[in-house]
Amino acid sequence: MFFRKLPGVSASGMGLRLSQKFIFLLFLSGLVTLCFGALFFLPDSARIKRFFLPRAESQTPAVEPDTTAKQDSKKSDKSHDHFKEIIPAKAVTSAKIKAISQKSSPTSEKKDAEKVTVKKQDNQNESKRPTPVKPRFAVNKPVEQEMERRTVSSKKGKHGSPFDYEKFRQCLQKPILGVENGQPSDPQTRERREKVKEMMKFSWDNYKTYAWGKNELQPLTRNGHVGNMFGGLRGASIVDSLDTLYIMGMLEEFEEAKSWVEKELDMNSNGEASLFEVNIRYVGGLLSAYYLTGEEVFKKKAIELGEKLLPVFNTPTGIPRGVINLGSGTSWSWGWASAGSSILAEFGTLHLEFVHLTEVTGNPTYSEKVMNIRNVLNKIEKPHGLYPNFLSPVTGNWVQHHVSIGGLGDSFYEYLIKSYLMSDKRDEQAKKMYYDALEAIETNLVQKSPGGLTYIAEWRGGVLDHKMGHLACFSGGMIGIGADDGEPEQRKHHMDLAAEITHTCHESYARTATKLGPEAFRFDSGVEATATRMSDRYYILRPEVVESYMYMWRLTHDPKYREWGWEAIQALEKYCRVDKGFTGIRDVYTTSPSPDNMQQSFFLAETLKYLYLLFSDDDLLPLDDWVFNTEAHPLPVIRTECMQWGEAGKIQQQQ
Ligand code: DMJ
Repeated sequence: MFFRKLPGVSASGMGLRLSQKFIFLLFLSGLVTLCFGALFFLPDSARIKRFFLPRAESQTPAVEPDTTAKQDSKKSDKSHDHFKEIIPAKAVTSAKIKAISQKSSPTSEKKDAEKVTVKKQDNQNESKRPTPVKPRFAVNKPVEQEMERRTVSSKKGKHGSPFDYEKFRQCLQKPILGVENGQPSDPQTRERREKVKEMMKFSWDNYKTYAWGKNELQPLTRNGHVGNMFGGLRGASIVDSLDTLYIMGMLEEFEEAKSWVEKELDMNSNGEASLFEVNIRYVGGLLSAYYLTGEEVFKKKAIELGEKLLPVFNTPTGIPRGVINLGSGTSWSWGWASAGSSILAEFGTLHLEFVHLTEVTGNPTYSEKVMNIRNVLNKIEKPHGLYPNFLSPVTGNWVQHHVSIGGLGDSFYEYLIKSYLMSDKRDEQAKKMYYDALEAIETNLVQKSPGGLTYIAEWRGGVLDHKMGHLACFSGGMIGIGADDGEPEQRKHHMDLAAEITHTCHESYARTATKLGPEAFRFDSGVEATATRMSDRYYILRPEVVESYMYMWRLTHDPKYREWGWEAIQALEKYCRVDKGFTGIRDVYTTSPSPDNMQQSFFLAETLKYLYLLFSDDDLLPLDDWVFNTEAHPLPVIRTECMQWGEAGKIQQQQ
């Protein structure tokens, strides 16, 4: 039919001239090529496609066990600089990135959005994506199967998000929950672990009954507490508990928590929040729940909150102030902080979460903000190599010379070494700053008491204050996890220091009547590891001491750390457990302490999680894959081959 329409050409083609035959053949071959090409645009499910084409390579490979994964990954090429490497960006329109940034903050954020260098969406990007990495583990136990089922069913982005959760999971070296959910084979350890789980259930059930949706449970008055730390955000205990419930296999409770986050966690609050607390508990808690489960709702909420926090960086130096109004984005310094200064442990404890916000959004702004903080701190002159606790966000100068590895300083140091570990050991700037700081701390602050206890004193303009806070007791674990990557000849020394500090912190517990440690203990006036002031004698369910036990157990497998953890559990049961939950106590030096009526959310997020991990096998949340934020929320190591965006890698470090 078609041929008849061509003038001078018969239907059979028998009477065609040579040139006409050539044109005809050319046309025919063009048509065949077109038809074949069209096959590629058919969906994968189309039968005709499967008939003509082999299976697509991007399909998920079968799950298979690989016990050599750890060694293999260690051999991977680390010679290239993480921070200069360019990873192909996943397809996204720059307009979308702009929209995210513009919505989140005033003028300067718009400028940031314009700086975004994410490549335009095109087919080339597809072909440049790194080849999918095979999953390196098998999942074969009932609880894990159930968790895995939930995870897999929700891992495709429901909100059109570009983050490839499946790819992320395939890049983990080990199963998240171990082969048997970290269940120890030794009956006594298993029993102790069960005890911790029971404590979690008890805390959770009472929170649910008496304080659901509030921030904390007040177990004596049997009601909830909201307070003003989170700027009107609610449910701090719920968000802080998500990952603990998940790793303990408390799936029903986890579902309740998830459904509350989905339906009730309202980010449209207009109150004044602590940037630090909102970041470590809410952003950290939500991100961690997302990475563990793949449930999109957690990522969505984390991003929503992350956007609300962005205006806080609009200061002359980019160093944020401590308080932010979550509605207006206005921020200011704490009234008690000298001369409008910002606090080292607050602005220095954003890095892990903000790098992950970039990872899940593809928006480099988050990483840029925290890299800027890092660069400011790297450049500034430091007295004796030490970092004072107060810095002006306007001038970028130190405001006074108080140095502490406890409150006001603590998690800044923690985030340096953890940034290095979370970057798959590529963040050289963080590494250098951490080991330099540790050296300065050792030279200027580390002391040995007459009784042989090692402690880290505080420093006030060159004068030592022989006091160590409970908060500073996290440093045993921190120095322990950093020991492997310092100078090889320092390794043993760092492990010894970590063990000595953990021992001192244990002594601060052992020397009390309750066997729980005080808020601060001193090494003067004839005492050692003991509180001398009434105002330092309280214990508010803090985690730092058991946190160090957990790390030191994983690093050494010395049974004393489990014994010390068990002592703490017994003391918690005896002095902090009341009818309707757990409470802090006002004086650890008396056997009849009065309760403070507060079940802190970090008790569920940290204290109970670290204790549970202490009595679990090391393969539950393996440290090769996970780094805990300062609220004990696990965030994954970002491996170059698995980076979704590589945006963090494009940010220049100023040495
Ligand atoms: C937690 O919120 C975090 O561990 C933070 O780093 C310090 N304070 C509490 C627990 O003591």
